[in-house]
Amino acid sequence: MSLSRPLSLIGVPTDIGASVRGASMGPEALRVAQLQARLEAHGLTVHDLGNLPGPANPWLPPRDGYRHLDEVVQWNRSVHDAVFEALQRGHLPVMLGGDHCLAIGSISAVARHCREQGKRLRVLWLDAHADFNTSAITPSGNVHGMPVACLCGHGPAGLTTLGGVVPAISPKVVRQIGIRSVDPGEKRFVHEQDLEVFDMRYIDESGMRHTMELALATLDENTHLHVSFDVDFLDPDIAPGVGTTVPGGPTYREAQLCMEMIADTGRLASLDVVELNPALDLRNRTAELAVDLIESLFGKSTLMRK
Ligand SMILES: [Mn+2]
Repeated sequence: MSLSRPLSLIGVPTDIGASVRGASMGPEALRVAQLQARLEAHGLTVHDLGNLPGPANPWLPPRDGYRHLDEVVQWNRSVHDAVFEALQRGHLPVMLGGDHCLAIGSISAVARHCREQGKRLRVLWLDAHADFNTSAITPSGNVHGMPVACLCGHGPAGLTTLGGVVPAISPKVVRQIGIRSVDPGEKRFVHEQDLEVFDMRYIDESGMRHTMELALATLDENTHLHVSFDVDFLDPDIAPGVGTTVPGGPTYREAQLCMEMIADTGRLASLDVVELNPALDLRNRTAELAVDLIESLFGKSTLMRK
């Protein structure tokens, strides 16, 4: 597979929506693990746009069901604008988080781009968590547990209106993969909104291949495929460097197959890489694993396939 579109790496160094500090160092850890050079070695053109600026993390308790809402909105506005600009230039934005609340900004921009270009959107949400909380049902107020709900129109106006249209996306465009930790109120809301979730039990019973065949079904040449890759999707045995580990995630081989099958579609058009937490990592091995998997997402093949 060859990809002609240049990649734009957009670093977003904040842990503003997270439950523990440290994801703010994620972009730098991915750079130390040579993300740009490794992708360029596969013939890709990669521009590192550096890091976006934004407010510090005041580390305060929640107010009205949200922690740091003003700062979360500011960061997401910047992410929206940077991702939208990259898409308008014909680039493939790779948002390097940062915690997962930043996907509100990036996917709002992707959805806006798709509306303006008449493209269909499919969002693959690779994560241990459904991230479908609202201020009414969240146990913590951490906004990194709310991005999918906000994108579907359930959240504060500052976050739901970023891309100009509410809701930014329909739950129908989302496929969640790897889910294994959902809060009780969140679970009810996921069912109510009919979110399509391939949880770990589904992957255990049906296998990653069948799961991905379903998640990638009905893509056509007019589909913009966005992947939101939360590093806690991976089993913590291989990926300890995240803030919210949940046992029982995909193995190395399952994760590779997932990425390779996405690459095979040739439709990947934007990417988030989030929740990498170097403060909790061991000698940067989770960042190196993430880079390895991102290479596969962009077409590195482990097999001698043509
Ligand atoms: Mn997440």
